[in-house]
Amino acid sequence: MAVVLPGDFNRDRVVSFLDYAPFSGAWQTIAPNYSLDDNNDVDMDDLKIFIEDWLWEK
Ligand SMILES: [Ca+2]
Ligand SMILES: [Ca+2]
Repeated sequence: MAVVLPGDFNRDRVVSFLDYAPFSGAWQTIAPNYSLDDNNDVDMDDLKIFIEDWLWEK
């Protein structure tokens, strides 16, 4: 079963600093690729979702 982690931007199946780097680069901008709550901006709401999956492997 393929499980896609919302915060796993580079698709290596773990949410780590490799994913945080581009995420933080998009911080407080309009970046649909990094908005995890589907409202296109990157802010605290998205960070919360990101942290939930931090270092969680599937
Ligand atoms: Ca990753
Ligand atoms: Ca958002």
